Amino acid sequence: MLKAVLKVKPSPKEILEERGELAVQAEEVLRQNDMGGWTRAAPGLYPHQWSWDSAFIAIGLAHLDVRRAARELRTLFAHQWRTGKVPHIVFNPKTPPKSYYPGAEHWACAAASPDAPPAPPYTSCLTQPPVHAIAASRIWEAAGRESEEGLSSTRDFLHGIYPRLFAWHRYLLTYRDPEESGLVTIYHPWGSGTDNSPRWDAALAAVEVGELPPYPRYDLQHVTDSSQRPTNGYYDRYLWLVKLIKEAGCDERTIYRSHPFLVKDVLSSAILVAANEALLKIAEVIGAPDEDRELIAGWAERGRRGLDACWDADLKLCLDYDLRADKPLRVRTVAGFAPLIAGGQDPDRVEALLGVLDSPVFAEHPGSRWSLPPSTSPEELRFHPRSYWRGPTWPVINWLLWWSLLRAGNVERAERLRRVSLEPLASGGFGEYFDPYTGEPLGSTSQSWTAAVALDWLVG
Ligand code: 9WN
Repeated sequence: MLKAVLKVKPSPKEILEERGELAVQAEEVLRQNDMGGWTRAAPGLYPHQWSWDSAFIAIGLAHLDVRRAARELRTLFAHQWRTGKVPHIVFNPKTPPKSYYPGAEHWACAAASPDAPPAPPYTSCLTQPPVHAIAASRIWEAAGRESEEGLSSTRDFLHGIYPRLFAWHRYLLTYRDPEESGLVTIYHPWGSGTDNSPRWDAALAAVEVGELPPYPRYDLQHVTDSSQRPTNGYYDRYLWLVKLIKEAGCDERTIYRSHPFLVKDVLSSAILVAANEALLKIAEVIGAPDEDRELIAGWAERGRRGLDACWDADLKLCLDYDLRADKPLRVRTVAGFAPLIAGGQDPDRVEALLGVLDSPVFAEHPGSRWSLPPSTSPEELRFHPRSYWRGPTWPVINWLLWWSLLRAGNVERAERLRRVSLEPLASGGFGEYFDPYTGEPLGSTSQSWTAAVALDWLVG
């Protein structure tokens, strides 16, 4: 089939040369997107600092310069809210007008909430998955391969960032989990990082959208065809939810009472479990008090129990939960592999998950160019191979799965995933996402986090 035709084996020398070249190109993308103390997510489409992008970027930067990697996270956390929230976007005040919508003026969080940073650079009011403690611990690991000086500056960094990471996780486990379920509640699909995934379709369909003023779609200028981005119908809903969040003064309790979109997100929750494990390691390095460590270990345990409750034994995947409709959101997407990402699962659960991952439902779909998981299973009616989170394969998600397999001790499967994950990048560059059938790079070009995970795969 197509796969066999495309798989002409390069020689070991060719592979080495190609890898070296790819690593140089990845470094170049990160250099071009470097804005000083932070990195824009992409040159055109995303000219600001995004929360989970920065965490992945720091993982890549750690191989180039541990101090710069640490600075990426420090800059982001300088904009943490009083509640501990790490905002999903920190807006660059120097970006030309008409670059990204909705921007800082539209969000106007500082005016809406006393908890927001009061001065520019302003932020959005949402969050994204908490990859940051994982990134901080990867920086520490990279520093271990460095000089004594690099190690000691990274130890200082960990001392500084630890209380901020702790406050961030505590925010997610309190404000975003008043039920103490161990699962993170999101108020907006943007909060999941997987914006137009069919994960959210049923919950969004129940949102009644009122009058909205006309708004621009600057994002469409940066893609080769509009099918790669969410439709106007989705954008109406996104902007309507933003309006409601602002009207609630970005106040979590008010949002919890009145907001029409309230969902337990299993991917964010699983990342939080893994991030709590990483935070425990950091706590050890800096000698944090025992009470902290007990609390963090308890958070990780609670998260695992929460994910357990979302397990669907028929689909053999984890499902998000719609708090408003009081029911699971039954769609097969990569988020379903959440227990693998959380780690610490019993072998039967891991085997069941790998069975689904390595089946035609995901990575072994007969039409796929590579054995990589599409963001949504091609067997879902709402699958679309070119549309953002509705089908394309995303390098950062593949990184999360690869890293999870390594942690689970499945080195051979992890290595296979690492090698295949590099193929779309070697053939199509540092695209944001890739058509699983044709391998075409889609969305933004020169996407920072794609370059960062490539560096980690190649150099790490
Ligand atoms: C909205 C920056 C971000 C990623 C998200 C991805 C996309 C933004 C958008 O780009 O979201 O936050 O405008 O589409 O979905 O995961 O962090 O790369």
